[in-house]
Amino acid sequence: MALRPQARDSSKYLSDDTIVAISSAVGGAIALVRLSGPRAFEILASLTDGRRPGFSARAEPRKFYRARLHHRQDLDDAMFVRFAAPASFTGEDVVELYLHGGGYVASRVLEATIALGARQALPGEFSFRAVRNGKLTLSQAAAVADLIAAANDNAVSLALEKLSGTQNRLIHSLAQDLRTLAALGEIGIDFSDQDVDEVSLPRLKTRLGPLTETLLRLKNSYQRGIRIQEGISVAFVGLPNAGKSSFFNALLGEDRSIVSDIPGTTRDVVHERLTLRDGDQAVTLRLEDTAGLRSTEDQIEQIGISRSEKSARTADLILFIIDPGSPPEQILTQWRNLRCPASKTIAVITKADLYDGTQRAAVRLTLNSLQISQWIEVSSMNGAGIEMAVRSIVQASSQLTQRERGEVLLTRLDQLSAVNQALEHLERAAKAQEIELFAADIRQALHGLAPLIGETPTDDILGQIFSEFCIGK
Ligand SMILES: Nc1nc2c(ncn2[C@@H]2O[C@H](COP(=O)(O)OP(=O)(O)OP(=O)(O)O)[C@@H](O)[C@H]2O)c(=O)[nH]1
Ligand SMILES: [Mg+2]
Repeated sequence: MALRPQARDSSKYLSDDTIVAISSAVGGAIALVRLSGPRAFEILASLTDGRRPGFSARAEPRKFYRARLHHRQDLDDAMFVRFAAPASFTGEDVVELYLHGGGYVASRVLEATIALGARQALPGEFSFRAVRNGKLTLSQAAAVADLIAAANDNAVSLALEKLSGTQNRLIHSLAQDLRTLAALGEIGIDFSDQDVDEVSLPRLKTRLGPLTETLLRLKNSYQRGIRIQEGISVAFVGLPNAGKSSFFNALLGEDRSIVSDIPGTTRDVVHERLTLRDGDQAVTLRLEDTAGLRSTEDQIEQIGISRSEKSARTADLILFIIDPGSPPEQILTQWRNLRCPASKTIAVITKADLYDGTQRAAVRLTLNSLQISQWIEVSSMNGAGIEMAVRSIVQASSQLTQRERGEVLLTRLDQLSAVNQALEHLERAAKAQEIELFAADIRQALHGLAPLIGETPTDDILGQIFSEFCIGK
């Protein structure tokens, strides 16, 4: 029997068990164990009360108390906070135990809570419960995940805005407008034999414009959202031996990609994530070092080269790496084969330590004919120009992630497909010849938008979102 990957069973999230997890990162000074559910206080009492019956129950919610934790043996001298339902993150009774750091103590306490009736939480299960109990909307929960994964200030502010509900307000007003339009459509159907202009098909169609515009803006925001959240993709391309891998390593500050004087050393795309800073600007990049471009009979190298071409085509930013000693006609040919816009390209003239001014000036002439206007000179060998290169890359990348304050950006594929579905139905509504069809399309647009509105999240979407969380959130 073939083995199939196990689908996440969303029904597991639907229990009323008391859940527990170590919610802090490994290795910190303090470890946090968090419990949520109907038996949380009872488990706390078993751990803390010992010879002082009722001690933890008398503890005021949201205040720190010190207690010796005991279960069969002493576990820790710790602090705890109680949160009584519904005034907690999950909306249930919650207990947080702040332990002396070190994974050992935390896992002993975790084991004790499990022995006392709690269950190890699934990834994201605390947030799931917050959503289920109306403490967080689905998109706010997704924002919590984004916040945890954020690697630069822009990503943090985007996640915080989602958490604060700016995005929800826009989506809800969009949904409200669609509902109104659907309702007007229904009225239009009832009055279709009475010629009421207010709810005639042409009048209703005039309301589609602004809705379509908002949806299109959301659709177009996805690419920038992904760039901010996941990072800007940057492809390192050029002839073999140009110094791509050396420059890649120089930016990373480590020997990640293999460097050698044999042309064709890099065979496959090498991926690495990096956050670069220039002053108070920071950008997260997804770097791709690629195989050198040339015509070759070697089949494996050919596969590598077509991956380089794909990487260049899909990249947000191309670093075209040039060794001033390479024949200009080869540089020209390979660049033209790539068929990539010069506007998203920075030329990186490498090996500045090897070549004199005349040779480097000759390369700039070549660049002119390629219409690449941005270039930098570096030596990966002695580090000259690397700082300048960082600055240029940060600047070019910042332009790709600009957003207005409060502007809502989509950052999830399920959000994008919801918007696309809604748009499709609105386009059909705009072409509808009969008011019945128009009303049906509007209802379908609303239905398509449902995952984004978050009122009726399907199991699929819940599973997808919460499985990306870490355990303990
Ligand atoms: N002097 C000097 N040599 C360099 C510099 N950058 C790279 N090299 C040398 O150039 C050769 C090729 O460097 P790589 O970084 O492997 O070049 P590549 O473009 O990745 O080559 P492929 O993977 O084969 O396409 C190696 O011998 C490097 O040491 C530099 O800035 N100065
Ligand atoms: Mg290489």
